[in-house]
Amino acid sequence: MIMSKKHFPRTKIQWIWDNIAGLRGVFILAMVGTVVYNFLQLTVPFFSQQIVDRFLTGDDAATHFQANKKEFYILIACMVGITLLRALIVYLDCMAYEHVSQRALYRVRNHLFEKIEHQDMHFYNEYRTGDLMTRLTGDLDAVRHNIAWVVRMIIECFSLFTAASVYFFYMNWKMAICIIALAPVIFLIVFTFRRKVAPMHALLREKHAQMNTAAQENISGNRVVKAFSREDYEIDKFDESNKDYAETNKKTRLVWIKFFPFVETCANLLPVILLWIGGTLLMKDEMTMGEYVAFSGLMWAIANPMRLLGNILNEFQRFSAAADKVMEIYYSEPKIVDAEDAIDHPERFTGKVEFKNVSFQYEDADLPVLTDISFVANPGETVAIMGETGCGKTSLIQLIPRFYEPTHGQVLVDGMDVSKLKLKQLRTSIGMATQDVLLYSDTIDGNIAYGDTNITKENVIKFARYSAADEFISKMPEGYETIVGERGVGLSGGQKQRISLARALAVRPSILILDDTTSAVDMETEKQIQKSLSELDFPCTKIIIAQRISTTKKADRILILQDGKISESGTHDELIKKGGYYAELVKLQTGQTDLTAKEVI
Ligand code: DUT
Ligand code: MG
Repeated sequence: MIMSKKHFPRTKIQWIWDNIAGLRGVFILAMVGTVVYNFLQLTVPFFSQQIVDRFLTGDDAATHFQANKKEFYILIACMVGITLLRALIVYLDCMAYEHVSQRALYRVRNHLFEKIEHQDMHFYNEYRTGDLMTRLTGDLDAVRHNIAWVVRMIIECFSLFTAASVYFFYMNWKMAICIIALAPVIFLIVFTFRRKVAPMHALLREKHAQMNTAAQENISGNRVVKAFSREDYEIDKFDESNKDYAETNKKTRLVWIKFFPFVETCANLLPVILLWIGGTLLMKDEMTMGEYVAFSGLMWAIANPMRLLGNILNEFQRFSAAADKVMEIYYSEPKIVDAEDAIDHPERFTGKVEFKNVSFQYEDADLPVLTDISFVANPGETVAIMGETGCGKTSLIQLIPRFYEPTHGQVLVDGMDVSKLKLKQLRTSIGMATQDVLLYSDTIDGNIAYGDTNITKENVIKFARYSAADEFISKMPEGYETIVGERGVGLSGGQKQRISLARALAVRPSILILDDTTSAVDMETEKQIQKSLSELDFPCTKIIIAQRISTTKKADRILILQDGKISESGTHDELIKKGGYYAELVKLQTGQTDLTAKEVI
């Protein structure tokens, strides 16, 4: 189920916390390290103040220096020692943040992929590949960046600001108040900025996904682009979405640029305040020169967090927009899952398929695709489904492996409602060759063995023979080891169909579903395939969608689908006698007008 962001079971912080399980100690240590590191930064002005006050200013500075040389060098050594310690801490700290964030990234990415893999058809109809890829890459990286950088920066700014403020108050409370008085102004600026920039980041993230989707769909559909010579059009279209993304990116950046002068002015006011108020206090002897140096040396600890705030908030909003997208998938649940009381059926199914008054409608559609479908395919039988394009054949067979659920009625396998069966047990019993053939970037052997990786080489060849594919595979330079491309590039449509048939057979299914699988093979080859299918060495119920009479003629039952209903049902001979759609089809395909003749086709 696709969740709206309001319904996440965990907040973003809790979600990150969940995903750094096992490394929480390291993460907390890293955060403590950041605090310690920043506190140590303040020791430099502290030592400077000591040195200036005790050795470099005052009437007796020279004599004091001569008398306490050792103390002077100890102070210098402390400064150097602490600098080295800071370097070590910051090194370990960055390593720890990186380690934790990379582990979390790895964990979340695997979890997301697992979620996507287990999703049902509704999910795949809803999400576009480019968008999902953006979530798995760019969005996840924004999450990692948040753990590794944003968190560190927030702690750094906060601890620097707090420590410097405390130290300022300890030295001279009047001066401290004058400096800290700017904080509410900064807070107001940043608060307004956040309100303005948050929706920009959400929009920016959308534009990014749109651009990725445009690129991805275009690359995978390159053949169509070439066939219609639409390269220039596509380049212009991509340019549009690229420009759109760049513009939104610029606009988002510009938001901070508009606020930056205010923050910068505040930051630049700090030295002025120091000169003015500090100078006055110095003259009134309410402040020592050493304190003045310490204030001056520490001013950056107040100014830097101010300047960094915009950047941090920008990155945090980027994280927030990305995390919403990632969490949407992270917490999504498929609708089609095993029932709680699912029947355990580890044994082989006999392969009886039954539709009982099944109606079906796609979620986003207005009208049902299938209405009141009832039929039985007994174990070992062959049921053929025919009908005009778009009449619902593919939709019908997709109900058997429970890719979708009927809106009314029941689909039963071996007498059990498919919704009560365990999905894995049901689906591994079904061998399916889909209408759109997709072969993986793998060897032919690997593609055929996809559903049963333990299958022997001999069996791969046997199933390739069943599907009349062995001959052309053997003729290839590397035979079964030939790598076929992302979409089986290098093979003809009919060759791809035959490999896909061999893949479906290789799992020795109880139910074999073929969706227009032999539409692109020649008549002679098809005859061979028909023969092999009737001689399979394992029991199997076959449900075959086809357009050709030659494919369906020998079926035990032929169903004619018209407008989502079964209009005719029977054997070849029965349907010819009936003289309906099927009989017309026979006439059309054979050219015979007199169907009473004994041998048709
Ligand atoms: N349809 C949807 N959503 C989908 C798939 C299909 O609304 O995700 C619609 C399109 C069509 C009807 O359902 O109007 C039936 O489609 P199906 O793919 O089942 O038709 P077919 O009989 O398999 O057609 P073809 O012979 O062209 O494969
Ligand atoms: Mg179809």
